[in-house]
Amino acid sequence: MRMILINSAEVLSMRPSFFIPFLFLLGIAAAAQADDMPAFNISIKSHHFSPATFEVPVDTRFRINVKNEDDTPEEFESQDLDFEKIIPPHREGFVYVRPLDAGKYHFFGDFHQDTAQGDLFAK
Ligand SMILES: [Cu+2]
Repeated sequence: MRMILINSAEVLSMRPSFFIPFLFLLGIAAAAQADDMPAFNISIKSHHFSPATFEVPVDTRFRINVKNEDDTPEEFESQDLDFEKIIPPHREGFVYVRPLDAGKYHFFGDFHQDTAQGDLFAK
């Protein structure tokens, strides 16, 4: 019992010096992964997406960057992909999308649904 207590104390005393560099390396790994992530750029102009359709790879997490060139806010939304993101006028926003199965996934601008419609195709 006594030995176990001493060993526990030793482990506890080692913890900061061991874990801080470890967390630092994890941070670098996460940043590297984010940089390698495919990104797709689309814009909103006159309440239309451009491009309104695009292809993405299957089974790959990716990012969509959206530039709103209109004078009004838009909400970039997809029920298929579970995101919604308000993008103020003349600003950019982004969403991350989970790895997808092959198929067609719809997105839209919630504030201008008459015109702001699009699809992405995972292939
Ligand atoms: Cu919405």
